[in-house]
Formats: sequence, structure tokens, C-alpha cells
Amino acid sequence: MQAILPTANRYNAPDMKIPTFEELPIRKDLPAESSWGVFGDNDPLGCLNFLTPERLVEAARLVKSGKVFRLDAKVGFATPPLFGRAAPEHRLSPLGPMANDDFVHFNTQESSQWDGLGHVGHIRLERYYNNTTSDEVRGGNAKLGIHHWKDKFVGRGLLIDVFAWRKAQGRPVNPLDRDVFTLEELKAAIAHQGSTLQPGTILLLRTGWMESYEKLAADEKRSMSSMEKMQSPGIEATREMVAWMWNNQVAAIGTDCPAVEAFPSDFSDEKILHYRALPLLGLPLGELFVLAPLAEDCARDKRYEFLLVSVPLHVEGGIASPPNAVVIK
Ligand code: UVW
Repeated sequence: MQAILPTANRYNAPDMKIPTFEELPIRKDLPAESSWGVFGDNDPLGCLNFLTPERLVEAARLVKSGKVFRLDAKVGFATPPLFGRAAPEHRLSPLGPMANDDFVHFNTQESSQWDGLGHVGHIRLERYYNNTTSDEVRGGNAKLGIHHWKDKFVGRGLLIDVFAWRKAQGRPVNPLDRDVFTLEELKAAIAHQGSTLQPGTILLLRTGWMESYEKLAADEKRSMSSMEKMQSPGIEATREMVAWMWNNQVAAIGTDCPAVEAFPSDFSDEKILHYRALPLLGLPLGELFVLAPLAEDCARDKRYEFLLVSVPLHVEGGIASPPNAVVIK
């Protein structure tokens, strides 16, 4: 691909103008449907740039009841781990007669997780977000490492309970089958909840996968855990879907399913959501979140928006992270 000449960030001033999806890319030498350069050629935050301090102050005003919902499943919840990933190890290490340390060794993609921007690069372009090379990612990942997100993932969250909405429509989801939620369905679910999508929102999408998985017997979990056997609902992987997210300044999307997009998805197809979101737009994808208790509370008080605080691991050069996230209502 063509070399990209460094340019000054055109949009990082307080009055910055964000180009619409239709105006992307911002330069002719950049890939189609990419946001590269919008926040500067070395930007590591992608759509997290939409979480501005002003919007955080607004989001803090959503705290009314003092209820807190943890979004991470426990480390090691999936038995065996999905997609053939390794199981976590937890080892106690006595420090003295009455004192203990411990070690936790786990794949950051094994339980609830944000996919960092070094997780998936574009299959054809062979580049990660903002023209980052594989060598840069694998050689320390200073450019896109998860450490850049350590204090950036706080803002307004909005739950879209598409699982409940589908049920209300008389078309219930079977969360352990592949099923595609269209953009029109997401919009209808938002309207049904009486919610609005405001700029700088972290979307949470409930598909029902987590609760269904937890109800399975041990042998059923084992037989569906591989890449080949996995079936899951998720959002449609279209240009329209990501255009809607970009144009509404969605900061990230977290779901309770294994891949955000419906699975199986074909990683040889450059049109899948993982490529559209992570390398092209810098849009963080969150997977395997615990959303059912939050969804129950939102249905009860009819408030689907809240303050969301996520503090990814402070690991220099990290690829992904448990969200370490709470919703505060
Ligand atoms: C898949 O789509 C396999 O998900 P992940 O982001 O966990 O690699």
C-alpha cells in the first residue's frame, strides 16, 4: 500500500470538526472507510476520542440510585475457554507465616475483554489502526498498546437490550444459535426503550448469550467451545452499521457474546466487523460482558443510560484487557 505522509491532526482543537463517515478517509492516500489520521497519525485511542471531559461531566449526572453493576465475568468463567484459548492459572505464593501473595496468569481474551487496537489488523491492507505495522505491534506495541487506554474509558453508557426487544416482538433469540441483529433492529430497540443515542456513548448490547452459556452442562460447554462449533448472535457487519456508529460518535461497543458480530464470521472476508471496527475505525469491541443484572435493573427503572467506568490493565504494549468495568446508576 502507499506510504502515508504525516500530517498535523486537523481535528484535535477544542472546536474540532469530525468528518462524517461519508467524508472518510480524510486523505486520498488512506484506505476507504477508515478514520486514519482523523485524530492524528499517531493516535492510539480511536473512537475513545469521542469520550470528552465535557461528556464525562454530563455522564456523571446520570448517577442517581447508587447501584453498581460489574461488567466482567470472573477470570476463568468459560470451561473450557472459548476458541481454544488457554485456561488461566492462579497460584498462591506464601510470603511469610501469615502473609500471602498470588500470581494470576491469563490470556486477556479469555474472559470479558476489550479488544485493543493491536488485536486485529486488516487482512488485505496488512495494517492495524492508523497504518500501524505488525512489527510495531509485535515489537512492543508502543503505538497502540492497551496502556494508552488506562484512563480514557469513562463516559456515558447506553444498554440496548435487543434480547428483550426481540422477545417483545414475538421473535425471541436463541442465544446459542447464529442470529444477526440488523441496524434497523438496534434502532427499533433503542426507540422501544425510549432511549437516545448521543455522541460519545459506550454502547452495551445484550444478546442473551452469557446467561444461556451459564445454564449449559459441562459437556455441552465443552462441545460448543471451539472456533468450528461456536454459534452466536451478534450485530450485522455492514457499512451502514459502522457508518451509523461513526456518525453518532459511538466510542466503543461491548456485548455479552463472543465476537460482537454474529458467529461464525469469516476472517478471510475483509467486510467482517472485526476489520471494519478495529483497524479501519479504531472502534473498541468488547466481548463476553455480564449484562443480564444490568438489563433487569434497566427494565425495572426504565433508565438504560448510566455512567460507565472501565479501567483497562496498565500493561505497557498490551493487546487487550479485561474491561475492569462498572456501570454506576
Ligand atoms: C473472535 O471473533 C474470534 O473474537 P476475538 O475478538 O475474541 O478474537
